Amino acid sequence: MAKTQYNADSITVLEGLDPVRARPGMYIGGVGQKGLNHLIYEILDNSVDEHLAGFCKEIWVTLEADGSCTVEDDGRGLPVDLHQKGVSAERVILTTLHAGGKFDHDSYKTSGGLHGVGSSVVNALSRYMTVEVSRDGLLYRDTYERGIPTTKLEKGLLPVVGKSKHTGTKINFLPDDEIFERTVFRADWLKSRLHETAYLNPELTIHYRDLREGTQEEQTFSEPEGLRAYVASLNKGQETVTPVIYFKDSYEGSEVEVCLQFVDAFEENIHGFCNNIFTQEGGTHITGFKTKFTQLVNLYARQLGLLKEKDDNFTGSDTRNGMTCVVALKFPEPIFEGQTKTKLASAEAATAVAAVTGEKLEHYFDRNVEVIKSIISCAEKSAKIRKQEEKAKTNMLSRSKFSFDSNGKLKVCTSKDPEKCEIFIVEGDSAGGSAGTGRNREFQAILPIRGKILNVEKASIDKVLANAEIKTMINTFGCGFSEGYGNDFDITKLRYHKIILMTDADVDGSHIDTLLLTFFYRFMPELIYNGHVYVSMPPLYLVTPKGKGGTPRYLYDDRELQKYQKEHDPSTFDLKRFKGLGEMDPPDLWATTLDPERRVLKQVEIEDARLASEVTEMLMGSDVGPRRQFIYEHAHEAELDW
Ligand code: 28F
Repeated sequence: MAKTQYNADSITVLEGLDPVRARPGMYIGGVGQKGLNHLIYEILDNSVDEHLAGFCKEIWVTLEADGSCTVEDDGRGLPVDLHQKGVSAERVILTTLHAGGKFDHDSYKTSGGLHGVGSSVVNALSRYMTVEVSRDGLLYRDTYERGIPTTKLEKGLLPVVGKSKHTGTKINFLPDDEIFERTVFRADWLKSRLHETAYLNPELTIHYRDLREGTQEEQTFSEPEGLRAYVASLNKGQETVTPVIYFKDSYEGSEVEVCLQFVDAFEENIHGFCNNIFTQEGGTHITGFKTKFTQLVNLYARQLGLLKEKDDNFTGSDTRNGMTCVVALKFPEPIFEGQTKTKLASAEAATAVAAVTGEKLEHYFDRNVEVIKSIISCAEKSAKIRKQEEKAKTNMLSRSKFSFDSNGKLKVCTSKDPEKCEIFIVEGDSAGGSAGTGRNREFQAILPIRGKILNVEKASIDKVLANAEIKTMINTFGCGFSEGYGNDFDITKLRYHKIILMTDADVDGSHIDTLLLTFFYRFMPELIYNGHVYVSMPPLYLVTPKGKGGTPRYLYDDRELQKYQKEHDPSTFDLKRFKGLGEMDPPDLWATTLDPERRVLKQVEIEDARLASEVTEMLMGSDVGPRRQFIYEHAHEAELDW
């Protein structure tokens, strides 16, 4: 585990912070909502590192009323002694890129990829930051503005501002609105992350508070049952087929922890983590687990006579049919790659996970034969369906030229250049009609879909492929799709580089958005990873000043309407509320929602899709409140697409 002795020169001083403000996306992935929340995660990771080192038991995360965020831990407290540069170590760590024990080889710092760039990056991107360190019975304070120190050091040391009976570090920061388009933290993403961190660290307690106007709440995340509780929560409401299976062991300097449970459903749900970082795009730890698990199921199936000599092996996907699994790896100096730097690339991770999985599961299955038999029966069911699907898919793909043409609702565009082309998935034929008329036929295609598409989250693949709307989309996009048994998705064949969901701003519209996002996330995740999916934000209102000369104005949500009503006497204008896109005549639709120069689009981040199924539940309800909040949170962060 981590070195317990800190010495000032274990900080590697690389460079100043100017590059961070020049190109923030390089350091935190982006300056949209996801990048904003990432600021909290960077600070939080440092407290979690202190927990992993064995010195921090509790963390407090507060969204303050003034829009800033405070993170506090009860660890040892950032070092404050003089660094070789003649200033306090805290000052060096907060003002130097990549300062910090990047190279202490025997700790599992939550570093790698976008992670572990450290609090200095957050400091550079914050309007202000206050750092308080409690250690040696004293309370020290340092302050910064946009990463520049505003506290005078005495002989290089931090001023002592009080006494303290405890130890720890407390950081309060306000994101800089010169960097971030929107500086309102997403509470749902944050809580999801805090809960995930609690599941991964059973001895850690995280206190969450939101003190902002209108969203006050407190919540404590503590999961002493760790991954067992995590898997149970992922399987909530589903019929379980096996008990929860859990094992953990160390292997050549790594620590492998796995928890899995089978449910009666046609899907696999595998979450991978490395040093508490959610590896969204998977990686070597996951492939190591999958390879070994597939080998084991086939081995036992043959040993138990459930697979005959002449039978083919079960595929990997067969053996994981109905599996919910969390693989949590602690690995020194992991290498991350991929679009969002969340794909583990270290080859040794596959070896470590495979070795521990093989040893522990053989031991378990030898003593729980009925469990391995249930897993094999899940694999048998999947193999049967798979063979049917392969037939269905071949038919679908061969037949599709006709079925697709038969419902030829697609209004194609003339250009064939995918970079330029965009396709609007429009709710309902009337909206499809006015969009078809209002659009620019050269590069804008329209695909009207009628009513709700299938909720693919739970449906089996053959039902999904039989659904007309789904089939039309697969054929229209041109890039195939990826599903358990066959990944013939090829993003280079995508015909439209913008796929824009254009639905009504009501509960139904949002429900369709989440169903579409769930479909993309499950069958074409790279569309989302690569930023091809957008949600259009049509206006809700049109205000037309009475009398001569006034120019009509479109308003995109209630906040803008309230603002307008504050600034204009109601008798001076007519107010029109758009009930749905179908109500807008084509020129209006062009002016507000189709014209790339004027429209407002929100680029879908993977977090949106990842939470899509939870949001589906929330939006299914009749209460429009959550829907309005969903739109509100999305509308303002909508990224204008120039
Ligand atoms: C609210 C955010 O950042 N907590 C932290 C520590 C404790 C130590 C430490 C941090 C640089 C190179 C080691 C103290 N005493 N919360 C936080 N708590 N950093 S960040 O050391 C950083 C040094 O490696 C610490 C003895 N060893 C380490």
